[in-house]
Amino acid sequence: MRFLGNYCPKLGPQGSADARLECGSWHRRQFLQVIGQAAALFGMAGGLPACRSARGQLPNFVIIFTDDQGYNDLGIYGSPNIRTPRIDRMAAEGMRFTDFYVSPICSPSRAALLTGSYPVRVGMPDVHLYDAPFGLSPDEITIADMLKPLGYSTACIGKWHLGQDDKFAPNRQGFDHFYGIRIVNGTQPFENFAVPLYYNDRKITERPNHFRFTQDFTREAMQFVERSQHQPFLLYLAHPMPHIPIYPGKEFQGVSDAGLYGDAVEEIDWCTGLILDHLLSLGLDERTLVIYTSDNGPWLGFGDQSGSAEPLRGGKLTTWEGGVRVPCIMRWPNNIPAGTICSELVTIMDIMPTIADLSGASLPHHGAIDGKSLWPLMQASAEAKSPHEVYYYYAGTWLQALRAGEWKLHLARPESREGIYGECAPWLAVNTTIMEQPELYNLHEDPGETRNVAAQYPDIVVRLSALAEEARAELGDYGQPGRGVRPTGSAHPDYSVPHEWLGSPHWEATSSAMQEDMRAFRKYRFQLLSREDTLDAREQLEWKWYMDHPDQVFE
Ligand SMILES: [Ca+2]
Repeated sequence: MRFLGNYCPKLGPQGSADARLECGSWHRRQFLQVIGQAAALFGMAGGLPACRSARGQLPNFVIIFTDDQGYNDLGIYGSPNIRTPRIDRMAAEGMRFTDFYVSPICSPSRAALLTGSYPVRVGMPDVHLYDAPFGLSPDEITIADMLKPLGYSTACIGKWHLGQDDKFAPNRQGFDHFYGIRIVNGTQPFENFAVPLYYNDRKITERPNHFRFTQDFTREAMQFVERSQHQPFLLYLAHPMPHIPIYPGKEFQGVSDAGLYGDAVEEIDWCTGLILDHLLSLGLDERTLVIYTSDNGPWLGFGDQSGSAEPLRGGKLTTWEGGVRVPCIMRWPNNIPAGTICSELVTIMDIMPTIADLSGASLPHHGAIDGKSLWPLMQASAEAKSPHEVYYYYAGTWLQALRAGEWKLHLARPESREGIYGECAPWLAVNTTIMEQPELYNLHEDPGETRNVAAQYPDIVVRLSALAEEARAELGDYGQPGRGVRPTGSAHPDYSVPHEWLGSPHWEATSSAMQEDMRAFRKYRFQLLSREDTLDAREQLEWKWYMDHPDQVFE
């Protein structure tokens, strides 16, 4: 079902003019997008280009993306000790999703959001570890790439985490503007504060003040909205918080009953309110779809720096529901009915097709994507159902589970597959629950995955197992590339990234031939840096660390 109420079947003049103005600087794939859009305009391909309102204005899109925020870490989702009045109000004025799925770790969820695909399909199934020599391929079409031909102004603010090299930077993935960090806000070999902060491609400081992140990124986001108010815009605000190490702003330190983690979430809540108020004050409220969600479940085991996925089982790094089911709220006054709840199975991959549906943009033509438009569900129609017959839970390249309707099947993960546990990414090896036999759960009756009912429903186990084979063929499984998988972006001009590296980048545990390749990558990186006395402070730290750890290539 497609909503046509306020749509007009042609692009606004501003969008066309901007596309022409910028065409000279685009590279090939963007040019192809324009051609695709033109084809759509003349009814040759794609859906109806859509613009909102009688004035022919395209909708704006704001995506607020938090890091490691759990299913139960908002008041509206049941948190007993984190106060989030502004986000709760956002839900009361819009729609709350109860079964919204992401990946169990950071980078893959970001890839899925921006490309509308399973992360393994676009070569980004695993987390982008510090200094990993790969990123989201610049050949992939992101939401920002997709919207540019329509004249959208696009910004990525906050945490990128899809490749730290220049060739993978947000400005090369369709974003006009970037202010933020390219890597994770900690857990690399250096001090937590040594995370370079960029303004577009310019590194503006080696050691940003992490306590300022949430409010600074919010301020930048508001300024972007103000600058862009006279044209359609996409704002992707990816907060680095509440990922550890957690640094709430000084105004929020100690305010929450849920410790540091709660402080960080309450600060994000306040900042989300600022953005919503800003949209209202600029008259953009009814022209802007705002989406709030998180990239994965809570990272458990860090005391007052951990959130909660109650009543779901497990947390980040696992394919239990707590790792991959997160809060998601969408608000768009007069378009999404207020105070509604959607309990259909939906995913982060669906955001890109939804935005395409609402803007009239052409989805990428270069390969399959997996997401589906959620617009029918967003209208709260009783007939609208999940667009997914089945959803696959990947951890890295490893297909661990699948869900169809109310049934979730965990595939067998026997201890005898020792080779896998020895070679896969450390986070995956440590956090994967061993299962000698498949386990079946009914998520409607047992959302906490406490009662394995595989023995009672063998026919369902057989049916879902057959669906798993379809995913293995198309998307692959551990050590087994699927036919529909596209290449990872490589930092090296001459080396591609072998599929075996993905989901298993435990670099030192791989074959000698692969180690040779990795040495080539490493050598290349330091050829770029060339001389120690030309390195800046961070690069000197990096250089010294590598010299002190000759056996560690990338970790
Ligand atoms: Ca995360």
